[in-house]
Amino acid sequence: MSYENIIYQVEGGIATITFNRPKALNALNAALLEELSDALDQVAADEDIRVLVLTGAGDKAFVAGADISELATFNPLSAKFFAQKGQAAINKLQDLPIVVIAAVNGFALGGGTEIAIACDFIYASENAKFGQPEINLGLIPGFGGTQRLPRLIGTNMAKELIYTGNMISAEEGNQIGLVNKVTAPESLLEEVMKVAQVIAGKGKASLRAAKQAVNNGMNADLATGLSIEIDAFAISFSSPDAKEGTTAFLEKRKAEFSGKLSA
Ligand code: CO8
Repeated sequence: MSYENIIYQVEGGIATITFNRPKALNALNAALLEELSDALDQVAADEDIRVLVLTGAGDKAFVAGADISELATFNPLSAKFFAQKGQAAINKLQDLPIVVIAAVNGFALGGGTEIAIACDFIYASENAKFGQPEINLGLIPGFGGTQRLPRLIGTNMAKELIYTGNMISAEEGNQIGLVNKVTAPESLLEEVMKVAQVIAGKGKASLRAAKQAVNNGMNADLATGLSIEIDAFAISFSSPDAKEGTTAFLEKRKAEFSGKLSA
């Protein structure tokens, strides 16, 4: 599939998907969602990719939400279809076995915040703005905002954002645990690539196991989560990287991870 609404690049084991409709502040239309879903399949199929970075083209927006010119034409049935399609793509993103980082470089509104919070974590530039403004359109979030946002920042904080439609800054996002790091706009991608490279140098099996344990455990009670962790911990020993990591420590040298999932 050739892409018109996103740019897909892979370099040194790090893939980048750039939302690329800068004139519409990278708003999500049906075509963009299809391209995103296709690119995520490519990422999943490429064993050499260790980290995925999502960002937006231009200096104004990550994603300013669903395309309102499309939303304006919906009836309940087409709205349901669009929400299902969006959620399927965003679930695919969240379920990728590799680490996904959102580099939020401007407005991340509605579907933009919903994509960012489905990533493993968010770095944002000082000019980033987050919010769920659907209420101002007479709507509610439909790409997971009523579910993932309360799980991430707490029920009442999420409710206030969803009920008021207010935007918050990157700094405020950082204070409530939405944003891991705030950077100058010009150094956002550099900072994201730095942390992506650190993560890409770790063992693939242990990264997978860690991500699965956290993600699956967050949707379970503590006892179930701890049991999920036991299984994920055990599975990390199926990779030769567990032997390499522990041996390298004992031999006082840097571990050279192979990235193999099993022996
Ligand atoms: N959809 C379509 N076009 C958009 C969108 C959008 N979400 N956001 C911006 N644009 C377009 C503008 O129309 C404008 O186009 P043009 O130049 O042709 O007039 C261009 O981008 C630039 O935008 P502005 O001139 O408005 O730029 P400003 O800097 O003045 O304002 C804002 C920037 C504050 C981001 C403003 O554009 C805005 O409020 N945008 C809408 C934000 C929004 O409400 N997003 C939520 C959408 S709803 C959603 O995401 C629901 C997801 C789940 C759906 C489930 C489906 C059923």
